[in-house]
Amino acid sequence: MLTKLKAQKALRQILDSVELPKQTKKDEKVFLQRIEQHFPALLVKLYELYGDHYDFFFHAQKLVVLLATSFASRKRKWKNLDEQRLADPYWYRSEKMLGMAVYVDLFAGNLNKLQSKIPYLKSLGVNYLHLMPLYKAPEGDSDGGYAVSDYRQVDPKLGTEKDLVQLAEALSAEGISLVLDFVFNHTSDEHKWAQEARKGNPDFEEFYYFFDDEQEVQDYNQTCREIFPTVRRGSFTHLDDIDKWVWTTFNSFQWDLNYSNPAVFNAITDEMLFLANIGCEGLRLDALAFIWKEKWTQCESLPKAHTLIQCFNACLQIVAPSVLFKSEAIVHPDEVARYIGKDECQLSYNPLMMALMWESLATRETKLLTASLKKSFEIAPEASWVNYIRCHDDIGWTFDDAVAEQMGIDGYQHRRFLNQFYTGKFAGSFSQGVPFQENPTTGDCRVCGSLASLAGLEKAIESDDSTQIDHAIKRVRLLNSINLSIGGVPLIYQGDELGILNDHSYLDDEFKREDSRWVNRPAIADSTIENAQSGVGYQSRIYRDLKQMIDLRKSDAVFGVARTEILETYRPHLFAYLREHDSGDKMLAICNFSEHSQTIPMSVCDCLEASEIKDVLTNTLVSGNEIHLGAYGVVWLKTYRGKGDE
Ligand code: OTU
Repeated sequence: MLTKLKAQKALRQILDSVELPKQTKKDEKVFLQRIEQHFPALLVKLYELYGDHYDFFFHAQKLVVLLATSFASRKRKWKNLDEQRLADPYWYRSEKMLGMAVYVDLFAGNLNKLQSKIPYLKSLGVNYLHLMPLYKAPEGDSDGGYAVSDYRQVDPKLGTEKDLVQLAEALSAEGISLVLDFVFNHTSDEHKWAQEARKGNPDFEEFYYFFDDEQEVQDYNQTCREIFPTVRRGSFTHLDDIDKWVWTTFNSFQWDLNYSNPAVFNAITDEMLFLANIGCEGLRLDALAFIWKEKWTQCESLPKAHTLIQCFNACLQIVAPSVLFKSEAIVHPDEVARYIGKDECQLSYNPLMMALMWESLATRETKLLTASLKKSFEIAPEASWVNYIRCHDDIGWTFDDAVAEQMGIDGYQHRRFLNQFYTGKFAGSFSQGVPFQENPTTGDCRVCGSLASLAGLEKAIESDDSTQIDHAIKRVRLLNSINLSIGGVPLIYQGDELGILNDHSYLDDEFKREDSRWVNRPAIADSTIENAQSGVGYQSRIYRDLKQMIDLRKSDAVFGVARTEILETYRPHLFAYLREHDSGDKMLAICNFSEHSQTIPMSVCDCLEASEIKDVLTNTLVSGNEIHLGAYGVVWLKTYRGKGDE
């Protein structure tokens, strides 16, 4: 073991022996202060990962130089932002936060044109913009950009590196934080490291997992989960030209990086800091559960995967502390929680709530949602959920089977039901989704589709049923209401604010046809935005409902830094939670997951400790012995403080 004291000594030795880039006295002071604060603990962790490598200290020394160089080349503008964020470390928990995820080409055409969409983003209130992977990637299928061929080059179809830098500055000037993907579990097979490895360059062969022996591959396959079983069985691809196997958790052209090699850690840290220095304020850690592998384990969420993320985090704290990590762990809820916190990811997708909101819509029952969120919603106060309803991927039913069992639900059967329901195969289903990655061995499957189509709008329009149309729009509003008010950063997926339906045009594209996730990656036409804003049609109702709730969210601190308590309603179709701000201000949300009207006794409001109560969504006083909620109705209840309150 390396002690912190020895690590401090090692840092001093490194600093004495290397030449650091020239910088101003003030910057030098900041850098030294930060490296002294964070590097010893980082070195202790790196030692856990790489201490048995003969050249451990050589890599540590290289890392110090790399950190210094990245810091020296960081623009003044972003260094100022670092100081600003350090002074207000929980800025991302504010009620003002609203995220949106978009594909540059589908949303705007290219990076330059995206600048002209800033007014639209601002009109909606978006101040966190996640741009889907925009790096150089293979022609044809690149897994929607998640096969990166060069982290420093922008996909030429989207623009240039200069365009990206300009966009980052334009967004920042408008108060919008840029979020980029950090795709660090794998590179594309066209990345220069992969090409060198394929040519037999021994330094780069060690960047990936190559095997000569098929038995080894079979051994690993016994314990690893198959992520894309319809693409290829198992987690490996045979490279016929060099007669070797390479680890490919996802597509065959996405080669997993070998993090047991300290050179890979340094190389990827360099790329990560390059991305940070573009001026982004968030990095989405793609597929982070898979980064550490050990034989005879599932090779997911291993303890050393966490150690690695802590190491990356420490590097950011030294060079670019304004940049947050967002965890993309679509795994068991207990495992999701382990990535969250100041030392790993300050932000995390909330896949449990996402999946269970859909589950409650299908069953009209809220028991699983309530029990699961009671167990898993609370996270460290310095972290925040990123709440979402849909994203560019499929919906995976990642709830906890043990919690389900307590509710009398069989996890396996229930997932089957949900897949049937959301692909429209279950009789009476309102939904029109598409199956994704049916596993012929396990029968496992996931579902794709847009928010509006999964919520029933597509089917309702096709059958020209006005009640069903109304219900579908109310389902969308219901899910949006939870996303915006339960606590965390709400993240809207492109087009969902406009009620866009499934887009089946991917079936005409030979590179997309096999990947049904494209059904929910529509191009957003200007006319669609104009229609939604025009005030007529279903789409505009969805847009208007959402906008109203966004405005309410932004105007009230109870939606920001406040505590959430999930409440038991003792009503099968109702879901409720209480938000409590430090000031004592409270908000009680109650939602009806059924198309039938429901009531709940007024005593549910006792927790508000108020004599008069109003629903802020309708701005009306609530009185009587019961609260009534119509089909898929929602109320946001607060103390009524008198006339000035209205
Ligand atoms: C991520 O998702 C991305 O969101 C996907 O778009 C990519 O294809 C993939 O990584 C590879 O880069 O398998 O179906 O359990 O579910 O990390 C989505 C975690 C995925 C995985 C998740 C992955």
